[in-house]
Amino acid sequence: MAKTDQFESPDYYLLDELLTDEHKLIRSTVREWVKKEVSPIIEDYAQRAEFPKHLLKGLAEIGAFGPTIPEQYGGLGLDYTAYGIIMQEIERGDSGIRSTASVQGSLVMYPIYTYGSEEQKVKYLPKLATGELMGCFGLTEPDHGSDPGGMTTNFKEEGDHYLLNGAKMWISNAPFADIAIVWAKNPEGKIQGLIVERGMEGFSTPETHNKWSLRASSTGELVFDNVKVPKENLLPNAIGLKGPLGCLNQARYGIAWGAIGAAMDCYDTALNYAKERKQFGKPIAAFQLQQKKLAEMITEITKAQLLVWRLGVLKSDNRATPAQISMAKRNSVAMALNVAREARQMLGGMGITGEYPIMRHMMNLESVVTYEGTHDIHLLITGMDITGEEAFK
Ligand code: TGC
Ligand code: FAD
Repeated sequence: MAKTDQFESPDYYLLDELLTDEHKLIRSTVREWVKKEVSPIIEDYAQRAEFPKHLLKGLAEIGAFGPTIPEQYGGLGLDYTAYGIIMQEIERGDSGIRSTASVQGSLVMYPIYTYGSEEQKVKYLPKLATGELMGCFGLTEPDHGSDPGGMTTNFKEEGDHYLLNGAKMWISNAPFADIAIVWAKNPEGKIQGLIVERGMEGFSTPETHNKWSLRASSTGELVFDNVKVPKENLLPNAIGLKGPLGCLNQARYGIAWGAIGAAMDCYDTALNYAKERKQFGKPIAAFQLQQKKLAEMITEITKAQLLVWRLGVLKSDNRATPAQISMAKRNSVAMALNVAREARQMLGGMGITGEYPIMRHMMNLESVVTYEGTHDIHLLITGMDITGEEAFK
C-alpha cells in the first residue's frame, strides 16, 4: 500500500529568510502537487519503466514549463530563483519528471524564445507552456556526446525547404514529443537549429529500452532520413555551437537546484527511518556512525543550497557565467549521489526496495551526473576557467 508522503525540507541555515513570499508560495504549491500526484504513483511507473504521461497537464498548471518565459508568450515571467525552486521540488519527487520539465522549458522553449523569429515564438511558445505541444532537444549523437561540435547530422537547401539527414541518440521525451529542436550542420559546417515536427516524412523516434536509470522518463533516438523541413522552421538567430550550449546553461542551472531536491528526499527518508528503526535495543539514530552519515548529509545539502541560492541571484541579474553554472551542476549532482548512497546504506535491506524512494533517486542520479555534461567535463570547464588552459582536446 502506498505510504503518505510526509516530506519536510531541511533548512539548517534559515535560508527561507532569503526567499520572497512569492518564492515560498510557489514552493508550497509545487510541493503539494508532487505529494498528491507524483509520490503515490512514481515507484510503480519506474518499476514498469513507463513515463506517467497523465502528469503533463498538471506540470503545465503548476508553471513547470518555461516559468521564466515572459507572459506574452504563455510563460510566467518568474525569476531564476523561482525556476530553481520549481525544479528542486519536482526532482524531490523524481529526476525523470524534472527532466521532462527541464527539456520543455530550458531546451525547447528557451531556444525558440532566444533564437526564434517572432512568428516561431507566437506559433509554438503558448502551446508549449500549456503542454498542448511537447518538445525534445537533439544535440547528442551516437559518436558525439561530450564533443557535440563533432556532430555529423546535416542539412542543405533544396528548393523551398531544407533536406535533413543524420541521427541523434539519448533524447529525453523523444518518443512522445510533437516537435524536436534539432542541431545540425549547414553546408559550411556551422551548427544551426531546426524545428522538426512529428509527422514529417522520414522522421522517426524509436524508443530506448532497458535503462536502469530514469526509468519513469521516456528516452529515444531521432532519425532523419531525407526529412524535408520548411525553411521557416530554421531558428534564425543561432549560429555555431554556442547556440545549443546557451540552452544547456539554462538546463544545467535547473539541475543544480533539482539534484538538491533528490538529496533532500533521501536525507529526510534516512533521518526518519533512523529514528524509528531499533537495533541492539535503541534507535539506530543513536549510534555515532549513523549520526556521522546524517550530519555529513545535512552539511553538504546546506552548502549546496547556499551555492544555488547565490547562483539564482546572479542568474536573475544576468551575471551568472557558464563556468559558475557548471560548478553548481557538478557539485549538486555529486553531492546528491553521495547522499543517496549513504542514505541507502542507512536503511539496510529496506534501502534496496521500492518501499522507499532512495534506490530510485540513486539510480536516476547516475543519468543526471552524465547528461547535460558529465561530472568530468564540468570539472574541465572549471579548470579551463581558472587556468585559461583548455584540457578537452
Ligand atoms: P568551445 O570551442 O569551447 O565552444 C564553442 C563555442 O561555444 C561557446 N561556449 C558557450 N556558449 C554559451 N554557453 C556555454 N556554456 C558555452 N560553452 C562554450 C564558446 O565560447 C565558443 O564560442 P565561439 O563564439 O568562440 O564560437 O567548444 P568545444 O567543442 O571545445 O566543447 C567544449 C565543451 C566540452 C565544454 C562542450 O562542448 C560541452 O559542454 N560538452 C558537454 C556536452 C553536453 O553537455 N551535452 C548535453 C546534451 S543535452 C542533454 O544532455 C539533455 S538531458 C536533459 C534532461 O533530460 O534533463
Ligand atoms: P562520452 O562523451 O563518450 O563520454 C564517456 C566518458 O569519457 C565520460 O566519463 C566522459 O566524462 C569522458 N570524457 C569525454 N571526453 C573527455 C575529455 N575530453 N577528457 C576527459 N574525459 C572525457 N542528449 C541530448 O542531446 N538531449 C537529451 O535530451 C538527452 N537526454 C539524455 C537522457 C539520458 C537518460 C542520458 C543518459 C543522456 C541524455 N543525453 C541527451 C545525452 C547526454 O548529454 C550524454 O550522454 C552526455 O553528454 C555524455 O555523452 P556520451 O554518453 O556520449 O559519453
